[in-house]
Amino acid sequence: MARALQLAERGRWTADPNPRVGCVLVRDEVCIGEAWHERAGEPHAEVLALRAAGGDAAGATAYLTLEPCSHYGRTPPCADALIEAGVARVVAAASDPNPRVAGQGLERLRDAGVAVAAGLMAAQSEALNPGFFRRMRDGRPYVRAKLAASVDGRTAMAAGESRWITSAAARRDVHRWRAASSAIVTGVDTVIADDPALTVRDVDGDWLAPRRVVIDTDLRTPPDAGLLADERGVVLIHGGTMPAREAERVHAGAELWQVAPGEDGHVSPLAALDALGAADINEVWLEAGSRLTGAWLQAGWVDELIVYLAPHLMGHDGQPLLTLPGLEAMSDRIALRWRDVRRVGDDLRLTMTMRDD
Ligand code: AOF
Ligand code: ZN
Repeated sequence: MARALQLAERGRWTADPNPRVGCVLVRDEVCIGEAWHERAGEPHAEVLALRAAGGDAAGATAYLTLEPCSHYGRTPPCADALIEAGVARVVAAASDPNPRVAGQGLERLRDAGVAVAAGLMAAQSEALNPGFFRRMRDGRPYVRAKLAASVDGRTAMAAGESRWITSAAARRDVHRWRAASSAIVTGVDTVIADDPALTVRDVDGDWLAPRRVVIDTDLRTPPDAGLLADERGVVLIHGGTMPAREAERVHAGAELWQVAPGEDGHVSPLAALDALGAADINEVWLEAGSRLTGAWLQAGWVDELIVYLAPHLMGHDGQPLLTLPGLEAMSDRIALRWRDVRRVGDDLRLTMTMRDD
């Protein structure tokens, strides 16, 4: 199963919106075929592994990082393919949270007389697919928020100058995260201040371009913003304050998604994430300013926080890492859990998840 997980990992950049899945076929303690799911629309890991085994898998054991599918999606059911090939035993890590599968893949195998075991290294399989599992269960994506600051927690000088706080190596690392994400999300204030491209640059190999998304309640994205000008497409999630005809004229070329504004008049993280989930977005890379990121964090919609810290001191006039309302009691603190700490070039990268215990 560890090998199957390694194979699944190879789909990190291309499997979206499908899960990253690996399959190893073993007979008489020898691997007779192995594969991973590379791209939605193309065959699943099981079918490719069966092909690698030359179609002959009679009596074999299949190690799968995800329960085999039982439905006709873009491809026919893998459970049937395993049965037809004569696989004797299936060991699956996680069960497929897709409601169209949800246990039926394993059930179909059992009904056909295949021995089935489930749960081996399930946590690892799920950790490889946080967005897919989240979207299938809750209809919303998994959110990573990225911040970069000096070691005294400043993200820009008082006058706004912020290029560049972190090293080229850290910025390259960010582009790898972008490439592995389904969507890059920012706020309209960042678009106005920085005119960002929100593209992936200098990442080798195959990856799928993430959707570019701006949270823009009142459609303030400037008509001459770079995001609107190029052909890569951009989604503006707005609250419907601008008449539709005018919005389409001003923001020609953008996809306009209207959602109901929250109580404070802004597009709420919940509404934005529901809309993104409905568009099959698994993993969101939130790369926004201190206010939007702070609001999403405080409302509990950030799953993972990634902070790059540069070895500089920028002074107390600099802009803060996050804009969070002053918290009054220790019990109001937003509790985080360290997940990873490493050095990237000249900077530190700190990875945290929210603590809900
Ligand atoms: C598997 N093996 O390697 C993967 C599975 O549209 P389709 O046909 O590609 O089906 C997509 C669904 O299949 C996806 O939502 C998930 O439930 C399952 N993914 N299943 O047996 C695989 N990638
Ligand atoms: Zn399948």
